[in-house]
Amino acid sequence: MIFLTKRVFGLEDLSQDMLKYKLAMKVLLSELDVLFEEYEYNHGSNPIEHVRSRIKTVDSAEAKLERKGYDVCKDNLVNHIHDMVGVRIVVSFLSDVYEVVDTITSSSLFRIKSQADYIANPKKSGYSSYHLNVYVPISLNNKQELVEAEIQIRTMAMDFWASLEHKIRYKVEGEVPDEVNEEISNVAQEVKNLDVKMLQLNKTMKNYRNK
Ligand code: 0O2
Repeated sequence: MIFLTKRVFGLEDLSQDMLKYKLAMKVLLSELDVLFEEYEYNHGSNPIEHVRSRIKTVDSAEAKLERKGYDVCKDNLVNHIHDMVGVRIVVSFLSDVYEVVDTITSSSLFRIKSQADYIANPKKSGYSSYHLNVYVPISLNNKQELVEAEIQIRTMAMDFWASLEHKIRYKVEGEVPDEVNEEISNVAQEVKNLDVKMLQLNKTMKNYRNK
């Protein structure tokens, strides 16, 4: 059951928009469930460690618009916040990231809006993940609509870095000391090395078992 409180954004009522985000989340999670059941059936294993999901809060959307330099209004929320519906898929190995991307992009339900490979091209901060923005079809009052959602796909090591960096620095206002920035970049590199090493170990072990 969905409980809706009246969410006001600027002077506008967001209740119906929030309902659309909730419906899109349900459709998205259910399709992911189906896709990876099928994957497991075909491959004998599932690359996903865990999935987290959230609808961005109105307060967080407001702060993001302000960070990006936009006025806080419904039009800007719809046009400039692309992750009101957000899902994070955490996998074991680097190669699993691309297995998950291929599986999701092969779905006939979603329309792919954009993809960003921050693993091949990490952000200046050191942030690594694969971002897929998709349109999710929903039906509300017999009207069909597409709602955008952001799916972040990353390894456990990338998730460790991003979750802690988020707490330490990501949304901190004001100056961050140089040594903190430098050390966080160094840790990002260590995380990358760990991912490569664990992938190699997994491959070695698979070859060994297949001998
Ligand atoms: P939160 O609190 O995690 O939701 P867009 O969303 O595309 O309009 P942006 O920020 O240019 O705007 O998109 P991008 O680069 O795809 O980043 C979106 C999300 O990626 C962020 O959402 C974070 O979740 C994550 N992210 C991006 N860069 C970093 C980073 O340097 N460190 C960490 N820890 N996470 C990052 P939000 O809404 O900014 O934050």
